[in-house]
Amino acid sequence: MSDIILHHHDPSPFAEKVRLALGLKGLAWQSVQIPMVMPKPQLTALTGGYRKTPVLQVGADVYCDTRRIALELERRFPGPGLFPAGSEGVALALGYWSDTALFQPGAALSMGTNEQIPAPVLEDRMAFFDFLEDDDLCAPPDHFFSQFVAGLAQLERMLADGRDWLLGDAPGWADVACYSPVWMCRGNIAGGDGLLAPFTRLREWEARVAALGHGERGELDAEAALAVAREAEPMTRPAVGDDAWPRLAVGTPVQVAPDDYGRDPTNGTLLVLDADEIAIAREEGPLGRVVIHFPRAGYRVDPLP
Ligand SMILES: N[C@@H](CCC(=O)N[C@@H](CS)C(=O)NCC(=O)O)C(=O)O
Repeated sequence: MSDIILHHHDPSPFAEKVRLALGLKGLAWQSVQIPMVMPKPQLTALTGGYRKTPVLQVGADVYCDTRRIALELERRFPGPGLFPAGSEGVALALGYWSDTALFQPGAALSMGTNEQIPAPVLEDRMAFFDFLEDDDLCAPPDHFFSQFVAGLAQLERMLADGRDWLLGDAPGWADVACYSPVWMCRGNIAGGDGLLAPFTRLREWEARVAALGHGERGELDAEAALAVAREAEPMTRPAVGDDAWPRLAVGTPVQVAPDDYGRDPTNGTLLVLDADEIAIAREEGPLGRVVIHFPRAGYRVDPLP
């Protein structure tokens, strides 16, 4: 059985990035389906509170957020690389653009125009997505259409010289990250196919990204994933840089939370803090010692009183 466990739900566009990254690398992995709304007792037992989708688990190490997951997959399985031709910095920056400029209006449209979304999911996401106002879904969705289509036009322009992939000759993180809201558009926005129709190069690129596939997927029960964490030891060594902000020592009790939306905190003791990562250890509960990893960008770490 593969050591890589992805906690996700199939409709998640953020999870689609990671499924495609696993496909690009040709990896085998285990899929654990998590609920689309709270409560998510088995996921939060593992993460200590973080609830977003997806989360990657390897043994007793737990990786939150697609940015952290991408960097960890690259560290563990360097070839084929997610950042060809030195594209890591630009790819991560482009990923941030996609998560905000493209995903946010796309999420508003998917909730405002798609009547198939179950009421409990709609209610949960309205409370969760801080970038949406309650009124947004009552107003005509024209503004969000304008922003989403502006983002699609930008992608078309990135492909204007006839290149196959956004950052050069090989597929990478930039492609799967920017593809994610396009995938959401196809399945979830009413009239989504029509929005994409004028963008010829984008549609050809979309087919190439989809063809990366999802690697070799197996299915795993959430309780079995928790047993994996219980039986494993985390593989993370302490490493806090002298110049990391805030100035905290290994072992300090801290709280970590996203600084954008879905700010559910996770408490633990500090283990790693540098420009790329925050990792904390948790010892409580039936799982024993677990280390939870977050990206540095976009996350707050504060000492607990
Ligand atoms: N910055 C996070 C964002 C993840 C995110 O917002 N995921 C959405 C799903 S696509 C989510 O968590 N929705 C609420 C849920 O699944 O409970 C990442 O890159 O992983």
